[in-house]
Amino acid sequence: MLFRIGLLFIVAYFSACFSEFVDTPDKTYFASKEELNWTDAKNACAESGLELVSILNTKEQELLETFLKEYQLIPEYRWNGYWLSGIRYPNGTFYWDTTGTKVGEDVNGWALGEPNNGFKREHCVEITLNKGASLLAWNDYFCVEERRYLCQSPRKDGPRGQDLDDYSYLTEKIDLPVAKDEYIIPLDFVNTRVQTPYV
Ligand SMILES: *[C@@H]1O[C@H](CO)[C@@H](O)[C@H](O)[C@H]1NC(C)=O
Ligand SMILES: *[C@@H]1O[C@H](CO)[C@@H](O)[C@H](O)[C@H]1NC(C)=O
Ligand SMILES: [Ca+2]
Repeated sequence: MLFRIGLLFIVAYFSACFSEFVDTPDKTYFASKEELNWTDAKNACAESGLELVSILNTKEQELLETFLKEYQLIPEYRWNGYWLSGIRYPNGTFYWDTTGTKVGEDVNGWALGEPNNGFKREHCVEITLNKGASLLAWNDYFCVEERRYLCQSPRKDGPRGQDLDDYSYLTEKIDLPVAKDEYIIPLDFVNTRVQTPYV
C-alpha cells in the first residue's frame, strides 16, 4: 500500500513537472519552462487542453509580443526561441497546425531571410529574435530541436486545424518544389512593425 502511494506520488510529481508553464495571470497564452521538440510540444499543449500558438493577424502578433514582454519572456538571444504551431507541409507551404490556415497570409512575421529551410530540414516555426535586431520574428527551424513552446487557449470560433495522419516527415529533408523567389521576405515588414525595440 505504501509502495503504491509512493508510486502515485512519483507519477503525479512527474506529470506536474512535464506540464509546467511559467506562472502568469494571463489565461490566453502560456509559455513553457521545459524544452521539447515540436511534436512533443504540440502534445504537451494538448494534454493541458491547450494548443500551440498560431498568429493569424497583426493583432495576435502584437498580443503575443505584449505577453512575452510583460512577463519578461523575450528570448535572450537568437537561438533561444519558442515553438509556434506553424509547420511546413510536404509540398513546401507553411500552415498553422492549430487553425489549418496558411502562415503569413494576413501578417508576415518572418525574420529577415527566413524561412530558409536550412539543410532542407527546417520545417517548424519558432518565434525568436530577428537577425541582428531586438524585434521578435518567425524562423523555420529543425523540428527535432528542443525548444520552449507557447500554447494558447483554443479559440471559441474561427478556423480549426485538423491533425495530420503522420507528422514523422517533419524530421526529413524536403526539397522545395517552388521557386526560391517566393521565399524572399518583403523588407517593409522588417522596417515597419513594432516601433519600440524591447529593452
Ligand atoms: C499544400 O498542401 C495542402 C494540404 O494538402 C494543400 O491544401 C495546399 O493547396 C498545397 N499547396 C500547394 C501550393 O500545393
Ligand atoms: C520528438 O521526440 C519524440 C520522443 O520523445 C519522438 O517520438 C518524435 O518523433 C520527435 N519528434 C520530432 C519532430 O523530432
Ligand atoms: Ca531558418
